[in-house]
Amino acid sequence: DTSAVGRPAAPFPAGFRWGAATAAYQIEGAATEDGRGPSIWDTFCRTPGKVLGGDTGDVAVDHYHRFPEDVGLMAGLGLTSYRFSISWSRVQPAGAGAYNEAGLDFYRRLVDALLEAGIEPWPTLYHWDLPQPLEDAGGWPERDTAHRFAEYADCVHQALGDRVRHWTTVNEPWCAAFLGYASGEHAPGRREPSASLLAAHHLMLGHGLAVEAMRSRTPGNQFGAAVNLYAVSPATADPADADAARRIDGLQNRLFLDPLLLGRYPDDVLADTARHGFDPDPDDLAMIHQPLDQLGVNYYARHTVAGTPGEAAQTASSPFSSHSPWVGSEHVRFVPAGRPVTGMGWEIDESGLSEILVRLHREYPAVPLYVTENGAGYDEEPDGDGTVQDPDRIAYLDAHLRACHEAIAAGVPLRGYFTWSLLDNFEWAWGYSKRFGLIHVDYATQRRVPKDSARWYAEVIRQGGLPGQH
Ligand code: PNW
Repeated sequence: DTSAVGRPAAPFPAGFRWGAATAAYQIEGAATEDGRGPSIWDTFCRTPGKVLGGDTGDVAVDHYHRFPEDVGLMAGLGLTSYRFSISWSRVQPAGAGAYNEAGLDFYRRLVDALLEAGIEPWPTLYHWDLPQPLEDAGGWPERDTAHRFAEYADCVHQALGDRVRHWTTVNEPWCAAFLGYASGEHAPGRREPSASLLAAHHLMLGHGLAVEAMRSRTPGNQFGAAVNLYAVSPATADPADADAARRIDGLQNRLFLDPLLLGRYPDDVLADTARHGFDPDPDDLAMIHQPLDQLGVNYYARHTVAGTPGEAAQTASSPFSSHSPWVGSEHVRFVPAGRPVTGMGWEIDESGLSEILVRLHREYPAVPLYVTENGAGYDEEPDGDGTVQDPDRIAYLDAHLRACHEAIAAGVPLRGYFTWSLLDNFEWAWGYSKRFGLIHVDYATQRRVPKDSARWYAEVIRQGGLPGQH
């Protein structure tokens, strides 16, 4: 046991950020309070057959009212940093025009509470909850939405830029664009492949416009986006499977990384999607390609894919999924590689995380990297005494932190790690059926109880690294 000598077997660099992440719609509740307007997720949750059990984020884990308790729990874990998202509908209910001071105040109070507890606030400006009036005007496939986003971002930055140093613009534009507008598994539930490509482009454009606006006010702040990256492997040595892997890597990873970090779209992805008429304006690429101070990597799993005919495996982004989010590559099959899975059915492969981090370091211009999400969801129940023993989550986090450690040893500028999630919460199309938290929430009483994984993570943070293997 290395704790006896007070030094971890796998130490992380001094100043490494140890965090946990959440998102507004998944935790806040208070959906109609203090002037908050409706977002696409409020609407989607009310559409029958879209969210398991008809669950909604109306109450969620009531973080809007319980944030002081939650900040106390973070302090108890020893978190150095906390990643949360800001609800656009709270700050600007119509998505344009008037700002809601009461909404901004909530985030001022949250940020102040975090700073007082010695925890660095890491807000994300867009974690999927588009104000409904903007969707009514066409949503992300409309170019104007990118400009509305930059205005909103600028307003939040004006309110918090003196106290918040690290800013994330958009979270997982892949999910927002392709689950929202192609497969329809997420809000707004549209199934329009051509529109989904425009949505992806405008999410990126909104990122660029927002960074430009915020940076002009406070050049010393750090700006970036958070993308969900996957390691991608072909199922066999068959060239058709290699082509499938190229396509999925293109749509999932390079469609976002290349514009952000290289200022261009990947030619092969443009070719794969050509029949959808995707023809982005080159001037937009210059705007998207802002210098980045940080890049957030959300990592959960590896995709194993085949281009050869056969039986398709279910990819579980929704219990109701039927349409493909893989625009232009709908024939690709996702096949099980036989690894153990989490409660989401996602295959556990920590080697994919080091692979992604090392690849970013080797193939793209240098940028400080942060793992902004990584975690495991299960359908778990507490024991009779209300405690949760979650050895599988501990093993998942331990393995992925070891992968981070390996990447750092290989020279990757990885500066922090945020686990998903601080608390059990509303897991999108899965409602409250899947739990990702380090802290269990009893949804009937809103009682919070740290799981075994919370104590494990607190010890990792305390030691500044992973314990030795026993
Ligand atoms: C991410 N997929 O969501 C989000 O950023 C979180 O809000 C979410 O709770 C977490 O991961 C766990 O799901 C994803 O189907 C949802 O590929 C679906 C997919 C990926 C990420």
